[in-house]
Amino acid sequence: MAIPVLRPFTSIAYSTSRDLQLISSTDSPTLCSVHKPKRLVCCATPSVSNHVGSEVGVRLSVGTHFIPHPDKVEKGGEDAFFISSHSGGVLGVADGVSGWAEKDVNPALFSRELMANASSFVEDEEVNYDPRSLIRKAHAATSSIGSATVVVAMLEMNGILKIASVGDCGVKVIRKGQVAFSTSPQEHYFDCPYQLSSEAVGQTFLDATVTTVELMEEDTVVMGSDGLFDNVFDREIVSVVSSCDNVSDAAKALANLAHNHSKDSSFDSPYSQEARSQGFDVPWWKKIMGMKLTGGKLDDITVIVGQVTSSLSS
Ligand SMILES: [Mn+2]
Repeated sequence: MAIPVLRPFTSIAYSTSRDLQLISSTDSPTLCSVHKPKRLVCCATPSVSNHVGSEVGVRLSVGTHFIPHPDKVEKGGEDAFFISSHSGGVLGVADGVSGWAEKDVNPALFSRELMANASSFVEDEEVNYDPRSLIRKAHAATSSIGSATVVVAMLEMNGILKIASVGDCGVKVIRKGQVAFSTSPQEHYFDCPYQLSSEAVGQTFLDATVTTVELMEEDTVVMGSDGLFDNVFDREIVSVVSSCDNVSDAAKALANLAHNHSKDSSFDSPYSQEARSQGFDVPWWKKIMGMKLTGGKLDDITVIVGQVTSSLSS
């Protein structure tokens, strides 16, 4: 993006994936229904167990994959993300605004610190499962210079997924082979998204879009930076997710697809379509030759895929 900065504060190396099984290995996941997906809230029966880690409810099984911008491989890119097993699972992605590099500021610092802070406040009483509060506290605690777009999603064990987003990182929920929910990107103008900033000119948690989605068993949550959504269409995301056996493979396949599209100058990407819709295009003399603005968008690409599962105490 053209303005402000971010990337993985975790030790997850780029081009590698890590599968975090948020369900404790001591859990014995049991589907409430073996026949068909159902509303997860149905799983929140009031049964009680004394066994540690045998809480009733829904969880996310999570896979992640990150591929840095080709020019930012050495420094590890400027996106950042975290995953937490708190409650049903917490996911977050931040994208450092690259424009800060022109001011000799490393755009990755703000995004990484923001995600590190968010991760540390996940269980904070004041946050209380509210992703907007999590963004507020993480932003307030971040002292690095820079700015970043950010999205945070918190899943309660009753199946309620709360999402807060500032800018153009995003979340999609895939249900029964279709995109059932998408966040909407916020931008001031093309390529200049809303962003949390170290400077007063930026946005705050008050500008975040906040959404609640009631997840169902077998739903898949796909979170990513704009490097994913600018290069991969919804139909492709659905196709990739449905063709993969597990969340780790799905995250890797989505990131690789986005990466391949980002390098393809002839691919009519979501990004190039959006650019044309905003009035950007090739020079007139190319237009007469029947050419149009195409191509993917080179960028850091962060993908987090979460599969909803339910577990019953046993
Ligand atoms: Mn980006």
